[in-house]
Amino acid sequence: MKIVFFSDTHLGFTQEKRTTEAFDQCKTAFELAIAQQPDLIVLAGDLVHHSVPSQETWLEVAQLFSLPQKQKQSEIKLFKEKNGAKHEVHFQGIPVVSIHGTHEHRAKDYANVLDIMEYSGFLTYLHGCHVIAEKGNTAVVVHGMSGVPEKKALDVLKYWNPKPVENVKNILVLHQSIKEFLPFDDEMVASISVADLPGGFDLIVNGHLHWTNEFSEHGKHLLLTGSTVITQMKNLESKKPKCIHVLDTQTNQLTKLEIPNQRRLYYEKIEFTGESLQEVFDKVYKTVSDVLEKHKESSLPLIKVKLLGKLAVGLKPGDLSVDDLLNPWDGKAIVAIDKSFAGSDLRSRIKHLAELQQSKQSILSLGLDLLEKNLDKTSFDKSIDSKHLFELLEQGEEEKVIELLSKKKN
Ligand SMILES: [Mn+2]
Repeated sequence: MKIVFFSDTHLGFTQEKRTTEAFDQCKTAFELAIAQQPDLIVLAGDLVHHSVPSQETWLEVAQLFSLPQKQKQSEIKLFKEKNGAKHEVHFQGIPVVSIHGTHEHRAKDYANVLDIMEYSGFLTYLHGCHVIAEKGNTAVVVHGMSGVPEKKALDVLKYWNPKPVENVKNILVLHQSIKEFLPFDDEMVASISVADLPGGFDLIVNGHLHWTNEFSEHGKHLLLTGSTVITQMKNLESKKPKCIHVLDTQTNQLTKLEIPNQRRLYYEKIEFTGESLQEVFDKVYKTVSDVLEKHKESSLPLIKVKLLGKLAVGLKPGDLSVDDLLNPWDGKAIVAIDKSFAGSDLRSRIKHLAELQQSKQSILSLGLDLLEKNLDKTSFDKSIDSKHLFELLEQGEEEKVIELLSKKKN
């Protein structure tokens, strides 16, 4: 059986002039996947960027997920098994199986993107359950745990406790941070390490982390699918091209295929030791010029410039105009400046603001974090579903909030 994996297509993600990039990259990924004539396509979450997508994003979803449906009918039979109940999945063309990611995660009373996509026939949705793909006398079981908040991830995984099915190939699909794969200075948190991952699976596929990687340790074979589009501009994303992965379950051969014509990311760090504003401007200008010099592809490069160290005495990072640094590159490159100067009390606030700007998702999770911190200080403590409460507040359902809180109080 041939199975294609990719993830984190982030449909609906835009940044300045990059308005169609998520769609284009996802389309290319699907075309590349389809060209392999796979029996099954497995996605590891974050299909969309916003948990409640716009109509325009829904149109993109429909356009892209109808592509595998238009292909020659896959010869597999597909069964979904959840809570002991098993039913055959009817699909058109090449079936798609997916978990939800961080970006589709919603409180349990709310419909998420994957619920809708499953009912629309675009995919089979896994969360704490598995599908069985049968072809002739072989079978592959794909077990999936959708993305859950990191601090609960290990508990949820242990509670679900997936067990490989005997005498067939078993694949486990997750969407979490994994300690060993995080760079030491990364602000992302993780509660799961490789040792915590259950044994006995032929392959463990993980989305969420946007750079691709593959490794084997303690008899566990791990694949990080990586994203199909650059959203976070992390250093590792500049080193690892965006890919899809093809597994031949007969030979266990895993092949990486680069998505053609992808946008290049360059990640540059500049260390300062007390420079003036003009000197900072000149150094950034030279750095970006040098990158443009070596950039040969036709699409505009993404250049992230991280400014470290310290400015001249008396200068604050706020005195440095990001607009002045970016203006020369309009139409030549998409430049992002990260001011990470040390020794300034502004540092954390600027970093904070930059993160806030990055996405609506970050603001939502920040809000949720604040709410959880405040709840911790009250007598409600853990008895309240904070995500549910947050979604009610977000939608202005004050009556329901009061109802929920007074119910818990009694
Ligand atoms: Mn993602």
